[in-house]
Order: sequence, then structure tokens, then C-alpha cells
Amino acid sequence: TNLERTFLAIKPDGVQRGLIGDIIARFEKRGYKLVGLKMVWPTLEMAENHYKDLSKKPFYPSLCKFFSSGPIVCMCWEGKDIIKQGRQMLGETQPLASNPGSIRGDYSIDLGRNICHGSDSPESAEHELKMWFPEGVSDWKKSVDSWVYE
Ligand code: YYY
Ligand code: MG
Repeated sequence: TNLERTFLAIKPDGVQRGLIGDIIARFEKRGYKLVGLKMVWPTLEMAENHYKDLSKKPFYPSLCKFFSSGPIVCMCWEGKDIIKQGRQMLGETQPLASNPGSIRGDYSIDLGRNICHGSDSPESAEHELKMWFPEGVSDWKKSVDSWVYE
């Protein structure tokens, strides 16, 4: 089965720009299930840990500083193929290469202000969910699922 969970986050720029409701609504309306949700103001250490795969990149220090510059919204979404579909709904890393209709394509211009984060593989989803939701998520049954899945 490809019923999966992924970690998605609204970065400090998305929170400041008032996009929390819109971003959550996109995934809700598509039919995905929100099983974890909280606002966290990451410390620099949390940002460095979250992006540790990129620690050799020249933009790593500024990325971590930005990611810890204000609260983010941490989400765990569940559903069929959500890891890949979530990435598609975010758009490309580079906003100017993102299609209209994607979050980045609709709301962002610069690479370092691209609004949202999403796990890029089952391995990173597992790692990121463990890091941001050590307390676990809510295992609830969504009664509309039989109208979403055949
Ligand atoms: O997963 P995604 O966010 O699409 O891109 P990553 O390659 O993981 O990079 C994380 C983050 O770093 C990206 O969203 C913007 C920023 N960044 C940057 O500032 N400059 C780059 N050349 C590449 C990425
Ligand atoms: Mg990434």
C-alpha cells in the first residue's frame, strides 16, 4: 500500500504572510487527512538538525537562520502517495520554475522565501516526523474517506 505519512511545514515567511489557512485548505480539500498540527518557533539548533543533509552547502547558514527567524507550522499529513503528491503540491524548490497552481508557484518568487517544506522521500519523512512530532500524531478515522478512496 502507498498510504503514507509525510512532514510538511509552513516556513516563517508563509506564517508571516498569512498563508496558513490557504495551505492547510489545499490538502484538506484534496482529501488528505491532517493527523498532526502545531506551531513551533525553531531554535537555530533545530533548524540545523532539520537541514543537516545540506550542511555542506554555501546557503546552509542563512537557510538555518531564516528557518529559525519565527514560528513555523508543523504538519503531518496522511494519505495515498502523500509524500510525492505533497511535493508536487508545493512546487519546485525554485519558485520561478514552479507551475501556477502549486503553493510556491502561486505565492513565492525567491528561492530563500519559498513558503513551505515537504519531506522528499519515505526515509526523510520518517526522520522528520520523529524530529518534529516526538510525541506522536493523532490516529483518527476520517468518515469521508469512503468518498475519497474507491
Ligand atoms: O526540498 P526543497 O525545500 O524543495 O529544497 P532543498 O534542496 O531541500 O533545499 C532546502 C531549502 O534551501 C530550499 O527550500 C530553499 C533553500 N535553498 C537555497 O536557499 N538556495 C539553494 N541554492 C537551494 C536551496
Ligand atoms: Mg528538501
